Amino acid sequence: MVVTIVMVLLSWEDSPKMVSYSKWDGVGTSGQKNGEVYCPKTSPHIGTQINISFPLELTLAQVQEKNPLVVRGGGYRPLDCKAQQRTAIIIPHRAREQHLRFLLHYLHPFLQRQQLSYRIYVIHQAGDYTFNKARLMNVGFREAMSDEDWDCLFFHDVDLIPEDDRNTYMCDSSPKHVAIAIDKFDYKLPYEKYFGGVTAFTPDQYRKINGFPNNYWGWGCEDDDIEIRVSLAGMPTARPSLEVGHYKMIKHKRDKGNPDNPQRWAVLNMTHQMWRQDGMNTLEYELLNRADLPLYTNITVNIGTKAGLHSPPQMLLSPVHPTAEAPAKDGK
Ligand code: UD2
Ligand code: MN
Repeated sequence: MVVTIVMVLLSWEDSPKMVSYSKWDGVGTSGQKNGEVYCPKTSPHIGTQINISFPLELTLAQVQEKNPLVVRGGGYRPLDCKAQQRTAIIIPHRAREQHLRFLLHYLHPFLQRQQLSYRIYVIHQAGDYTFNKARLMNVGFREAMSDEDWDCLFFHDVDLIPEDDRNTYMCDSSPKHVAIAIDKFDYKLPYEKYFGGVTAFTPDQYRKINGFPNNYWGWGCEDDDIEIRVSLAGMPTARPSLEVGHYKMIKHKRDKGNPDNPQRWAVLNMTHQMWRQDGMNTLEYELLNRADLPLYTNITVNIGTKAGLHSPPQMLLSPVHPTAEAPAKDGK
């Protein structure tokens, strides 16, 4: 009991690590538990649809000003009750600073209205080798779980803005595909097994599918691979209602460093054989920097190349795709 009281009294500033509660034992009731009052299952602060706009002049300082209760590292905990769930948001990232500003601008107040304990992690791929979204998300899982025994992890495209407060960023009893109604697809599923954009897993569910695949270099199919893993691991997929799972995708062209992955279909065809030997159990990366920034935890990582983690330096700097300009002589 004393431990619980000490943990509750600790402020974020006193504890370099996020203060963690005892292991989550399923969705809390809104009643009391060892002297702590859970927040209600439906927060009294949520509304319904959110009006989304993208003011180009928005700055991170303005977002910070609007979110005074967010602590360094992009963490937050409800002041007057114990959150139903503690959620880590994992955002794979490179050269999308403006999208990130817009996402943080909407996500922080959205999560606070839901009375969640949460922390936002940006997993930044260093260098300009071909982008590998799923491997970055595996890094995000390992790094976030080293901070706190999260109840739930949301894996979140940087350019998707949730449009409805009722889209609760909590995990379900099975892996959840959350971005089911995106404006770009006229607010309906592009295909039945679509699993892109935003997904949510408890740590156990994530480990059950051995995490995400590490070998999709470039755009495409890694989300389909994840959907196959979920079904091969014998789990159903949860989804919010079409009405609630609305997202606006910030319009964008394809990123230079993320061309179509020519091997995507071949790798996808091997998922049922490879998923147990390609994932968290084979993840390799070099942590270059972790920074607790005011609105998020920034994790910069070298995830290597197709040739491995420590391929010759020029491989890391010179992208494999012919379309990008050749880096300047000094590699900048
Ligand atoms: C779709 C999926 C996405 C992924 C992708 C294929 C939806 C809503 N999203 O997104 O989940 O499956 O197809 O790989 O269907 N990113 C960067 N920098 C880059 C490239 C990518 O930060 O240079 C990150 C960023 O978080 C972005 C995400 O990767 O949102 C997916 O890349 P995208 O937005 O270019 O792909 P998109 O919209 O076709
Ligand atoms: Mn996108």
